[in-house]
Amino acid sequence: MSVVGPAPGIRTTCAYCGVGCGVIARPDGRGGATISGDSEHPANFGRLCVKGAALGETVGAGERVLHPLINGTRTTWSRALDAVARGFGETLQAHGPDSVAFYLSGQLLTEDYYVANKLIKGFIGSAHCDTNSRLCMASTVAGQRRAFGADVVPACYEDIEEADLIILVGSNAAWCHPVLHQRMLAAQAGRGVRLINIDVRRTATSVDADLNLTLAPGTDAVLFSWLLVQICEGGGLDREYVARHTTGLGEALAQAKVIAPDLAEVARATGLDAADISTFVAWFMAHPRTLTCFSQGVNQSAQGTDKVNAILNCHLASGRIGKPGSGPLSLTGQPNAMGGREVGGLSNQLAAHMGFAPDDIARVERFWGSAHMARREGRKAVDLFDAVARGEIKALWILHTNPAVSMPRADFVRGSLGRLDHLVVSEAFAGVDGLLERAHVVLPASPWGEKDGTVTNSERRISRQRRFVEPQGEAKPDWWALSEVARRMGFAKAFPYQSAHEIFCEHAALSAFENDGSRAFNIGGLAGLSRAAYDGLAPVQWPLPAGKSPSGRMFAGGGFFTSDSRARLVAVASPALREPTTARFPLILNTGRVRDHWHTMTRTGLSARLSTHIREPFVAVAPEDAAALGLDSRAYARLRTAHASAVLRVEITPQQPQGQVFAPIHWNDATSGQGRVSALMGAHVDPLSGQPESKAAPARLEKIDMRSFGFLATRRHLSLPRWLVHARFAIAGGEGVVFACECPPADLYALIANYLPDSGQRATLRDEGAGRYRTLVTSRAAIETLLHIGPLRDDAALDMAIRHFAAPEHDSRLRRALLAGHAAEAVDQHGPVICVCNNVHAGSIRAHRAAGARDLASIGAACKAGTTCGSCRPEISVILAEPVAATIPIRQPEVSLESS
Ligand SMILES: Nc1nc2c(c(=O)[nH]1)N[C@H]1C(S)=C(S)[C@@H](COP(=O)(O)OP(=O)(O)OC[C@H]3O[C@@H](n4cnc5c(=O)[nH]c(N)nc54)[C@H](O)[C@@H]3O)O[C@H]1N2
Ligand SMILES: Nc1nc2c(c(=O)[nH]1)N[C@H]1C(S)=C(S)[C@@H](COP(=O)(O)OP(=O)(O)OC[C@H]3O[C@@H](n4cnc5c(=O)[nH]c(N)nc54)[C@H](O)[C@@H]3O)O[C@H]1N2
Ligand code: SF4
Ligand SMILES: [Mo]
Repeated sequence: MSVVGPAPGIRTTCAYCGVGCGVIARPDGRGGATISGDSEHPANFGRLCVKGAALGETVGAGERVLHPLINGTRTTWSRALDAVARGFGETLQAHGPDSVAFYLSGQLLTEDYYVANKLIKGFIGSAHCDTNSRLCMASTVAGQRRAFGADVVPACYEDIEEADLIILVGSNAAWCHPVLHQRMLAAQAGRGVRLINIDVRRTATSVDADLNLTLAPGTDAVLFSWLLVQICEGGGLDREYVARHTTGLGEALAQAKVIAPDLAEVARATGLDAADISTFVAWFMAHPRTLTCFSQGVNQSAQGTDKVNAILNCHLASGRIGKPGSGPLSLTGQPNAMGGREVGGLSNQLAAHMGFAPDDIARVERFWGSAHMARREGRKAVDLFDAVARGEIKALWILHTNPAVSMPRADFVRGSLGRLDHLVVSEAFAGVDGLLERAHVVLPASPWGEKDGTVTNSERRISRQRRFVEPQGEAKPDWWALSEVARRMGFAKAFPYQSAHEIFCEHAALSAFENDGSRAFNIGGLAGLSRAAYDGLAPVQWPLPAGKSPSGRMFAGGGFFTSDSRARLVAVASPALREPTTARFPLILNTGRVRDHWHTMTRTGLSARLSTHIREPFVAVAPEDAAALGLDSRAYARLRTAHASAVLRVEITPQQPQGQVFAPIHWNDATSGQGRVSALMGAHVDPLSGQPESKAAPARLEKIDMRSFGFLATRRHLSLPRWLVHARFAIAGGEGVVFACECPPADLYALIANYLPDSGQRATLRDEGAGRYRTLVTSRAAIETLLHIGPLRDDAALDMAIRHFAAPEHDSRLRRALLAGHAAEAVDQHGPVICVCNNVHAGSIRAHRAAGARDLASIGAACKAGTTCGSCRPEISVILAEPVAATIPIRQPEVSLESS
């Protein structure tokens, strides 16, 4: 292992996805930092995606939890820690260990995670310690343990450059693992590697795929069962590998034939063209160097574990594993999803990849010197919060995740938190939705940039996250708070930690403790790191037993972690378990991510740059479904499931198959009104992994006739009522809010006007006849707040307001233009780019329509819009069908200036 020498700036690892890119942070001395890619990090070689590149905009920003709170009142750390320890101690005493739980996160650093897990499983004596990884990677963990005997990802990133065929399954890598996706595109451009994309809709990842398979939701196991049959019967079997290193092929194949008896049946079940299925099989057979990358379309499924094993079966049977360019590669979501699995953060794991077998329990107990060891598996996330709701779990500590937003049935989970006698929340940001106000004790956590430790990425590579700015307020690392509570609960001897370094060494030592090679996770080679070596640690892959060099690929020569060292091919169940649609809920709701936001947006929501791509929550609807419901591209709709409803802007897109809708998960009550999408999902879990189905819930859409629309650009944070459909986003110099209402514009104006600042100079424009209301509040020469309300959405006026808002001074011409909402910019820059091929904005199409172009052909002749790829043609048609009032120039405003 090498040690990183002195470098300009501080080397650390990106706070976001499981690609685990290396970044270099250069502190600016004012609490912030500039960020660049680390050209020496083997995950990204200097590249960053837009989220990583914008990290600097979020360091030191945002409203933080700065002090400990007890029942909402500021207190000292010492009182808060006493209260936490007392709460857990008393609950334990009165109701036993089964009444106590922790809920952790794949974004905790390994050191934080290790201490949390040790405290609850080794000393409190409860295994009710689960993590948001249950919602994320649990099916892959279960699938890999079933097949390999251990939770091991066999491939590594270099395989992207070695592969001839890359299959993406249930992964929108172009948006969710962008740097890896760029590596794939480079391999495609450079060496002609073929890309297959398997999803239930078209995404940004579909654009560059050589073959897109848009299958029916949940049917991946049918497709991979068919592939297994073809491998076995079409000459693709690696007989030697199967004979020497696997068992179970007979049963797995027999079951695959039941699920996928013939091509016609596979085509029927998956909804794919038979020819496309045959191409998929032919390409797999032709390319021994096949890499299969999979993510949440596989994991977050009521049949997730079987989907994983259906994929692993094909790689095992064809011997495509652990060799250059070939293997299954699970793309992990969170920056430390893997580290959490390594310390045993899941309730059915113990520590260092050990489970609850008696030998494992005894070994960990010996190593920890445990006072009260948990002896059986604990509750998995959905079950855990059900037990909270029933009052069985009475004391809960939540760290670095927000189950009030991200759990399925989030309304139920949020409500159930109120039943707890003792709720402790460790959180970095104030104002997170639904959590802090329910906590008895809030502990201020140091976020990315303020803390130190390690994370493990998708390819088993451990990298350091390093501190490069001072903590704000009284924020502390999570491991410190956990250790202090452990000491107060009487376990001082086992929790003597003064630094993340000491914890890491103990974790490394446990991985090697009595490990004769039967446990995959062994980083004994790092157990003796000095503080300086830990601080300088260069990214390194596990396994790394003492005295050995790190392993990249695994299992090319077998050596699985089962009793007979052989991998298991698994007979997977027929994938007919999902909650079906009904007459009441005829659509399938799929949920996921957008390119520039991260989960509940507590960090990406702080960046104006990251808020320009997609500003507000939406539901993507197929044109056929939209037509049937009478929805146009300016419509809003209520999206309803059996669990909750949300009101979302409708995005009509041919990328969405008929009968399915897609909505992003990011918005919640802190960033929107009526936009909390994860509350809509049911809690159907995979029977093996306990991972909930987040990709398919029966739903329906109801059109809403919005009569008024508007926006605010403001320097202050204005909290609008939650019933009002709105979304807020960062803009340079302040905050933007868009809203829509079923009431007439006059009523909406009367409501919003109440929220305007009452100081400053106010200019108001009213045009009662046209239903237009604008108010501009200025303070000295700068705009404080700009409000527009009218009968139509006016994105052009909003775009203009955003472009000019941050200016330190606004002269009277610009103020008038902002109030009028037009004329400052050339009209062809108004609105979103509709035709990306020819860079034509909506404003330009409207102008050509006003000048007489009335159909697609004449718009195309006038400005080329819609003439190249054609995918924008539906949007052009919608603009052509807008009510004519939309393009009537606004009359010269009657401006009345009032000061107050
Ligand atoms: N920009 C951004 N990047 C992120 C994150 C983020 O919040 N924002 N979060 C990170 C985290 S924690 C995670 S877990 C990852 C998630 O990364 P991904 O899994 O790539 O992202 P998702 O959008 O959740 O879902 C992926 C795709 O699965 C498809 N899908 C749904 N059902 C099925 C099905 O039955 N079969 C198949 N084959 N596909 C299906 C969806 O249509 C979707 O396009 O992203 C990580 N990266
Ligand atoms: N419907 C639906 N639901 C889903 C998904 C889906 O695709 N569809 N995806 C699921 C998946 S894969 C995931 S990973 C989850 C993600 O869901 P969550 O984990 O709930 O989302 P985050 O926004 O990442 O939450 C992290 C929290 O930690 C806080 N925080 C930041 N830094 C620190 C720190 O250093 N210490 C502490 N203690 N707190 C900190 C943040 O402010 C934030 O409140 O959502 C899951 N839920
Ligand atoms: S790809 Fe992931 S790890 Fe890399 S910069 Fe982007 S968000 Fe960060
Ligand atoms: Mo995730």
